[in-house]
Amino acid sequence: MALTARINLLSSSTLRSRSSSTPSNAVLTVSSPISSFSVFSSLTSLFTAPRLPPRTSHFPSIKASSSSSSSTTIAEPEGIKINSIPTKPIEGQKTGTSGLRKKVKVFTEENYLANWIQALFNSLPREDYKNGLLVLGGDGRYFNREAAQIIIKIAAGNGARKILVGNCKAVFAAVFTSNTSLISITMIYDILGKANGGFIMSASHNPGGPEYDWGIKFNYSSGQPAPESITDKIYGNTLSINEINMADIPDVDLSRLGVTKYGNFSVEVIDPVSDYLELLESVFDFQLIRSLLSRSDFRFTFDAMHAVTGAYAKPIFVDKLGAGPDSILNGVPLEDFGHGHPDPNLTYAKDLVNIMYGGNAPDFGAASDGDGDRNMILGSGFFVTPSDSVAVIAANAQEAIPYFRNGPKGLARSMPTSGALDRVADKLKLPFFEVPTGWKFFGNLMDAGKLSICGEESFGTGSDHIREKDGIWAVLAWLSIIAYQNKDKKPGEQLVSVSDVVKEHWATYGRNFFSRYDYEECESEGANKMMEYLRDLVSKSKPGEKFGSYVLQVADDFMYVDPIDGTILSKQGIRFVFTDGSKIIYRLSGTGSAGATVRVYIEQFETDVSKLDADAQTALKPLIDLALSVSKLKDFTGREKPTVIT
Ligand code: VG1
Ligand code: CO
Repeated sequence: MALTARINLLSSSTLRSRSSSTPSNAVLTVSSPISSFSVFSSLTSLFTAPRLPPRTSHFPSIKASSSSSSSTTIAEPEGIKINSIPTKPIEGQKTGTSGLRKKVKVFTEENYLANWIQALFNSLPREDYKNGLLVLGGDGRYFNREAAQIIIKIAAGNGARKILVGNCKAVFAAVFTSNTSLISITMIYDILGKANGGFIMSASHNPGGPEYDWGIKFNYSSGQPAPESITDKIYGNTLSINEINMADIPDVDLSRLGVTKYGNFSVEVIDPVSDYLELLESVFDFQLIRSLLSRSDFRFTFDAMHAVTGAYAKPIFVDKLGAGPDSILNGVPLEDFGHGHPDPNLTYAKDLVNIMYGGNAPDFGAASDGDGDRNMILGSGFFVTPSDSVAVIAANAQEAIPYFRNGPKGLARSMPTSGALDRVADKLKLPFFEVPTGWKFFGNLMDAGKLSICGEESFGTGSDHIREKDGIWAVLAWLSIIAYQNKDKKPGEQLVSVSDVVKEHWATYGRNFFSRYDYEECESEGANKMMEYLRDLVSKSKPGEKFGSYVLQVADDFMYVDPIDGTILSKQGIRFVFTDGSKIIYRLSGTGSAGATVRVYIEQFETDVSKLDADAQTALKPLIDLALSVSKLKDFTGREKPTVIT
């Protein structure tokens, strides 16, 4: 049944109904087999890391284990006591492009997180979580440990039967770090086939620490980020919430693998790395990649940016695939990402960029973001734009990646992503889709079997092996392509490089020069006025009109009709498309935690072989100047320069 239809079945009375029973003592079982989850029982026995005590919460927000004086014990279903805690609606809990993101100090205000989690349960059909299995993970950022306890207690308070929590034994036991976007899918598709949904505690590429950002994403039953039909409903419920259902159970020790039981409710801490690795081995030819990474004439570097992939990098790239032990940079996940901004681009991934553009640079460099779903690919002195990256992967997937041995089913990109992928779809005669910004729009197409490979210009690349973009997948896809092209090269022979592969691609398909200018944390008022001004301009513009030396083909505010469920999404970005294929696009970001971030996307297509190697900023200069003058960006925002150029 379609999600929207299922949500309509929800009645608030069914959500509020409870039954009573008696509490039972908590039981901690480490390394014991769990009958219905046999795969995990083998994982639990792998745990050997030193165990640190869990950190106790010092935040003023709600703690389920302490019975609030104003709370009432209303029932004791499933063998645990549930308290109903009175609360009041909090303004501004609207989900953006990917989850709810705010400053830590906002999330730690009383009941802020608890309200949102309860509103989420109030928004789902009861049968979707009652006695259900949920997955919980995060990117290791500050406040995750405290937040996890709140989420677990509210999930139990609403009748969930079991929660799986990802723990990375490889790094540090006290902070559980995992990319739930990976976990949730592997749980759902590969192992259990029965998870009801997953929480990801991450503000992704936004910085972390007490002064910075925290965030939460909810992924639904097939692992895809929750669609707007659900997030809109959650927002509605945050405005009318008056009680939170919390299980009266102690904080769960998430630092060690195993099962903790409270009556019929249990929490199982699992090792997501082995599980994810198993999935990857079914997608890629690991032997082929190993043959490249173990060559003495090929050097590889991966920058985990002190984020979640630090936990995955060594087991996958070094232990499994034979990369050198020194090839992992910033591999220890830290709560504040080492004071960094865990965004893999030319501005924030400075350590890697300096190495890749320095003397004696490695042959291949890659980085990923806070929660591990973004990626940046570099060759020696060469940057692969994400728009080109997905096009190159799609063009080479069938021969280099076993998962695509029958060819991709279809390709898709977000609207502001360059048209490089469109040309591959044309040539390979594959179905092609253009969706709004945000990974949640790809899920329906994948579930319907229409889409295999997709990407966003924002360093997100992935496939239907899961329902999230996947940074490590993208790195392995690129390594597979390079390995395939060099498989017959003898030691000492010149290897086909990253830049060779991209230049060959441009020679075949033409090059879509692309750049994005970000103006972060502008005053909201000016940014909104600029968008209104542009909307007005769109309504007055006519095809054939001249914009400098460019002739307008069409100007609009992008609207999307989901081909699978018919959902209509309007106002998804203002576009000016010119007759030579050039484009200027304007959007406001939906992932910031303060003010407004303006994004300007600029694209120009080139087939003249003598111009293909030009620097993107030089090639795009006239169009960039036009984009700034058409929007009056400086007047509206007061900004002379962008914060980030990609
Ligand atoms: C940005 C990107 C978008 C991406 C989203 C989530 O959104 O532009 O392409 O899907 O972040 O990525 P916005 O609304 O700020 O432009 V992540 O890695 O934060 O989950
Ligand atoms: Co991310």
